[in-house]
Amino acid sequence: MNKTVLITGATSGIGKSTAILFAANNYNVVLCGRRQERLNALKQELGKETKVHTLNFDVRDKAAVFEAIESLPSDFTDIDILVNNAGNAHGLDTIDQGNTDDWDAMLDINVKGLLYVSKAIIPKMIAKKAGHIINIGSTAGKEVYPKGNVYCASKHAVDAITKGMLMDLNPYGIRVGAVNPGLVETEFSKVRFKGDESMAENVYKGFQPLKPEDIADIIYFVVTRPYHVNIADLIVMPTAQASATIVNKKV
Ligand code: NDP
Ligand code: 8X3
Repeated sequence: MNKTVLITGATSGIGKSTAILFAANNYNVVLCGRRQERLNALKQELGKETKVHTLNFDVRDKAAVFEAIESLPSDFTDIDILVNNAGNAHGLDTIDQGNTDDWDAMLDINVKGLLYVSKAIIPKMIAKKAGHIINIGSTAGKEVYPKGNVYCASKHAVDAITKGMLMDLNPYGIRVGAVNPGLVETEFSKVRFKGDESMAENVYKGFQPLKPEDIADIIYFVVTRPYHVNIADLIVMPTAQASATIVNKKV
């Protein structure tokens, strides 16, 4: 029987590439996001290859998260793999200049949203004593960079939550791990800079950033190891990147 993977933030970037790769490999996919037209387009495209179900909810909305997961049709309730990917940075400001709405967004989406989705799915995994949770952290969860303050805090929280999940779900044979990317060219910087295309493009100028497909490949590799192998933590950066602040740019 085909396995089922639920991916949050499947409408763009890393989540979308992950959805495409898992669908191409005959996993049933549950695709989550807020942009319905993108969910529809993906369902149309990936539905040619596998079974697809879409869920439209904002991970910040606790009731909506639980309602959405409970609404899954029987073909999709048995979730084998959860990819907690939905998230973004909002703003890049020193702590004194930071916008409190941006802080709320990052902590509510990247941290609390990940917790709500996990809480809705973990009981099913505990019941069957199997499952795999992959949290998309970041190099920003391993080090702090100037003006990264609250985004880095949110990803450090993801790092801690991953470690906690690994311990607490250990008795149930559930695999837990994090994939922590460095600079990946997606819509991430457009969101961070609130639609300012030139600011966003500048982030990825002068070096070869990771592509979302690179991270999808790694997530697929992590999932397809034999079940007794759990990749608990993994950092992946472009070759041009050595740390959050050291990038070998040619311009
Ligand atoms: P994108 O902006 O391309 O994708 C973000 C995804 O998250 C979208 O599908 C978006 O869907 C979804 N999302 C955002 N907010 C919400 C919300 N409130 N409720 C539900 N879904 C939401 O960025 P990336 O693909 O780059 O980001 C994916 C993950 O990777 C994030 O957790 C990010 O922090 C992490 N990451 C990214 C890096 C990068 O350099 N790009 C590096 C390290 C980590 P929709 O708007 O339709 O809801
Ligand atoms: C995304 C990587 O360096 O822009 O998490 O924070 S960075």
